[in-house]
This record gives sequence, structure tokens and C-alpha cells, in this order.
Amino acid sequence: MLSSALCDRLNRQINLEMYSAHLYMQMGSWCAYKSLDGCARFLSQHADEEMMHMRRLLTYMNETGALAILGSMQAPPAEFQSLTQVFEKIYEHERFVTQQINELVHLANTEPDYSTLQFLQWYVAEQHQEEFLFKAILDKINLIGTEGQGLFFIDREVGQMATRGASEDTTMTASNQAE
Ligand code: OFO
Repeated sequence: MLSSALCDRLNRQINLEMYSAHLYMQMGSWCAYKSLDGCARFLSQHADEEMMHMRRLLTYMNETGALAILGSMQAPPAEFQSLTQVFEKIYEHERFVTQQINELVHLANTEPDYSTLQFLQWYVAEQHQEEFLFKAILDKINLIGTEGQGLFFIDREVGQMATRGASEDTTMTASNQAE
């Protein structure tokens, strides 16, 4: 059974993951509006992954007999100065998410709640991958540059990172959901 402090933090994380999904969906829409179709596809797919992160937390809470609560959602920004700014904001956001996960892990460890601590290890590893991914995209943008045909090549590169058929099976439990 989860403590009320852990319930609160897990619910906050559920809402943060949903915000991440909204943010990336909105950014993907901005990219599509700017004819950056590869980035739009990549961000739309990433928004789906964030929803999977949210569902995984929700399932875990339900499995422990707790009630997951979806709060109201702040609207994400819709205007961006450039594609570089979009990915800078994503990298900054992911670093914030990592900080939140770290605080959640710290709470589970100090209570202690070893089941939740183990459950959260997936998010620790995931945040490492997320930061690595978006730092790599930013490095590519800086390497290629956005002048001339640069934007075209960046869009193509990022579009190729989008994989097909990544939709998650929502019927699986929190502990065995596909990564
Ligand atoms: Fe982007 O990892 Fe969840 O939020």
C-alpha cells in the first residue's frame, strides 16, 4: 500500500508525463506547420511514448489499490522562434523530468517503499536515454547548422529516428509493459 506522500508524488508525475505528451504533440504541430514533416512525425511518436510513461504509472498505482488522479493541464507553449529552440526546450524539459524522478526515487528510498523503488528504476534508465537522445539531436543541429539546406537535412535525420509501430499494449501490467 502506498503512503499518501508517495501517492501525491506519483500523481504529480502522472500529470507531468501527460504534460510532456501535450508539449511534444504541440511542438510536432508547430513543426508540421513549418513543413518540417520529419520532426513532426518524430515528436508525435514521442508524445505517444510519454502517454505510455503516464499509463505505466497509472497502472502501478491501480495495482497497489491507490487512486490515480488526473489534474487540470497547463497549456503548452505553441510558438517557437526556431527548430533549435524547440529542441533546446525539450532538452531542458527532460532534465526537469529527471529531477522529478530523482526526487520520487529519493522519497521511495527514504520511506522505505522497496516495491515502488524497484518500479521507478525503469524511469531512471528511461530518463538517461531521453537526455542522451535529445542532447544528440541538439548536437546534430549544431553540427549541421540551420542555414541553407541545413534545416532540410536535420528534418530528414530526425524523421529517420521515428520508428514505426511503436504503439504500446495498454493491456499489460505496469511491471511488464514493453520498453
Ligand atoms: Fe520524456 O520521459 Fe517521460 O516525461
